[in-house]
Amino acid sequence: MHAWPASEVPALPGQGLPLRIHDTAAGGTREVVPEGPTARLYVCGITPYDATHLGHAATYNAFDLVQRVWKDAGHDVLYVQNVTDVDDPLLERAVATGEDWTVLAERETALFREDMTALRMLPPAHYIGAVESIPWIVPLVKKLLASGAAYRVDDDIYFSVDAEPRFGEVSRLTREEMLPVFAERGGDPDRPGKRNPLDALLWLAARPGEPAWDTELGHGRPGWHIECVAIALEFLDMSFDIQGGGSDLSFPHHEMGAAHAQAATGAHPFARAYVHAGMVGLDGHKMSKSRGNLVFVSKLRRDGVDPAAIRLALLSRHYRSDWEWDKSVLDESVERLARWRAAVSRPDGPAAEGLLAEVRAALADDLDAPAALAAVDRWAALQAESGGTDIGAPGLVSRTVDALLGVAL
Ligand code: 5CA
Ligand code: ZN
Repeated sequence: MHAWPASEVPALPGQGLPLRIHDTAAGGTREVVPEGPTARLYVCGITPYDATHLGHAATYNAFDLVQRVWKDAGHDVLYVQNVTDVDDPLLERAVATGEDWTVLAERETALFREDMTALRMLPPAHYIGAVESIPWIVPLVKKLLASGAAYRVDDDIYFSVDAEPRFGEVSRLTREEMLPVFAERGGDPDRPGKRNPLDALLWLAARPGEPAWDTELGHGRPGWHIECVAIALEFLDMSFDIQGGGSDLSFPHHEMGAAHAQAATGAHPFARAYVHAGMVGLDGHKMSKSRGNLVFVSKLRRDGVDPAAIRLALLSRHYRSDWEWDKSVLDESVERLARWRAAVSRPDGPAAEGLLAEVRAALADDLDAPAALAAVDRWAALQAESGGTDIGAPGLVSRTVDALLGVAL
């Protein structure tokens, strides 16, 4: 699939700092410095059965910042993202609305691209659908079957979690903690014939009325976790730097993905760090398509909200915290955007090298975007109160905000 157009990242003087970021598998914050010149990032993409809501956008904003920090520190970034364009929720929605599932997936993916473009999110180099990845999934599952790490229940194929001794190291959950989460997030612990209730589907034999592909595994479609493994291995290989997503993906999705990949390749780790963004809620509940309590990026854009203000709203909360969206978050951001734009519209102002250093330090410290915004607020307040004589300072502030925060002033 094609991704979306890249917005320009302005060059900044000097160089950024190495990124420290919270790694779920390490249970703490640590330096994640790419081993070579190229940083490798995999971020789990959308399941395109509805429009992009602010929770999705907040998660993609976090990983956009990761890329901006790495680029500023002198790395190239190889970024891969998937689209889960065949899966249960998508097929269920298509049945419910009487729409062709491919038409639904294409329309919502197109809308996602527009939202990402409007928010100035850097595009992945490889934007890959689950359907496209079937040719890479088949040999992986064959390998797991051959080694005994996978087995059939009727014509479906399951991954045996007991085949991977490191299972549990990503989410750091005990087996007892895993079970209820597994059932809640798409797992089928009670399916008769499974060796372990936590075993996950690698391949589903064709169900009546559902799409299926003829492969060496039989007539069917892939499971969810193996999709991201196949795509990541195809474009990034083992031990890429970061796998990212929302905190709802740490278990089972990222745990299972790591186990599948490590069992299939015999290498470790799948990702060097697993980074998870907090959940954005509305009216006391996590925003989710199934609950329907959604604020869509496209709806805000249609209502005439400046995408830069939406982006500032996402930046105003720390990526790791769970937070509630409400209208005041947006109102504050519209007001902040206006203040910043006024402050950079003059030819001179207070010196800005210190500001650049502060923004760099804030982002390198576990993506502390709220601290970065506070630093720009202070500069804008100084400009409004007393101004300054530094020619070009407002230009440097604009470039800093654009390059490191993705906001064009
Ligand atoms: N296609 C899979 C990943 S392979 C998937 O989880 N799709 S999704 O459309 O449900 O979610 C896309 C991304 O948005 C995931 O990283 C997910 O963790 C994140 N996400 C979903 N809901 C929220 C929310 N309320 N707040 C923050 N992030 C969210
Ligand atoms: Zn994924």
